[in-house]
Amino acid sequence: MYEPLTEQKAIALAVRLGLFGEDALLSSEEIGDGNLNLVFRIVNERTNDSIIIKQALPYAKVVGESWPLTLKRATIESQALRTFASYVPHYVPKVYYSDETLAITVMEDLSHLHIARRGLIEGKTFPRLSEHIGEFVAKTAFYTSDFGMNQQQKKKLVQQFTNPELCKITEDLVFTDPFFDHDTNNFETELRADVEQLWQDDVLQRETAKLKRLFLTKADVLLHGDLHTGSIFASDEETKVIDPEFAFYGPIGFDLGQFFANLLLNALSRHERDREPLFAHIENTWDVFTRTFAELWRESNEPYARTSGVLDDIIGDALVEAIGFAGCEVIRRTIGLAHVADLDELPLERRLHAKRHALRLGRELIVQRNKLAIDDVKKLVQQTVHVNS
Ligand code: SR1
Ligand code: MG
Repeated sequence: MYEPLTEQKAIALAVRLGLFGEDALLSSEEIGDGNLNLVFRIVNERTNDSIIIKQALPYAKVVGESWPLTLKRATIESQALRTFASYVPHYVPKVYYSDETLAITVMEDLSHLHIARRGLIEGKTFPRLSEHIGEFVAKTAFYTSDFGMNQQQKKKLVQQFTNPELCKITEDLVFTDPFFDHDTNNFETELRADVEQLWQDDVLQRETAKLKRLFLTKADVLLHGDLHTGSIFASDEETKVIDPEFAFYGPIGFDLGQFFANLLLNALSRHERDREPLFAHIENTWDVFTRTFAELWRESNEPYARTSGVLDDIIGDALVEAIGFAGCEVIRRTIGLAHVADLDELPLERRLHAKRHALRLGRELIVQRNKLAIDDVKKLVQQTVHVNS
């Protein structure tokens, strides 16, 4: 029987699973600060050994019990972590145990690292973040694609990772609601004129519809599905990707786009002189992604992998997608449901300035995505500082 854990019940579960020695003195704390789940940190006070027990709630915590949500996402998450671990074990937490009925995943405690979003807000730069995320995305994308795995086996994985309820959240919150006057939207009253302009922008809506269609239909690779900076633990040396409950087979550029968008939102929260590390991360992620993917391409058994230009086409599509998806995510984190602390923690005047900038930037990323190189993203940030520029 499913029941939400309490701190005491989380300890009882850890004992029952025998994850600590018999003389362990266990403490438990609920530390979840995300939108959807309970997260318990269990520590053996005698040795300082620790684990994380993550449990899905049957509703979206960010909204409340009025928004029911499938518990199956816990199974998707543990299966995605295990699948990613088979390609990039150094970039994901170890999974010790999972239980479909209780909707729990028991995993490695990464508390020695920082949530990348919080670290970036505090001015940390995480020098290896882009190298690691570029490699993470390239390897998980290649090895789960029709170019890197048996194509019949891939079809089974597409079925296994069919994740309709969580995808619907993204379809609504990222690709639809922010572009219409929808009651999930949430923005400062001072932004109303800017937002209404967006809702009347036919060019923007037509391009966003194309991106939404890609998200709905293009089963390229197994995606993390929610690769924002709150889904990444980091230090100067290490990077770990967590929380793949939104995992599904989707367009190759989606995870990159989410990551780029959240780096851009952090850049917009900073003074202009402090933005360079974020732009460098975006360009380096792309560079590492393309180089790693191209190296792996030589392993492909797909006959067309040897055809001139096919790899270039895939990489080219990935960039156009990533830039467009980044634009959608920038807009939704600004005026939709589930904002980012990078912008929301700014004092009002700076916040309004940054959010207006984000709306202009998001629009241009979407509308101009077909003609931008990766280093144009930084230029676009500069060009959209002021209205009519
Ligand atoms: C109702 S869930 C809101 C958001 O939180 C997750 O992290 C996803 O980004 C989702 O869109
Ligand atoms: Mg999450």
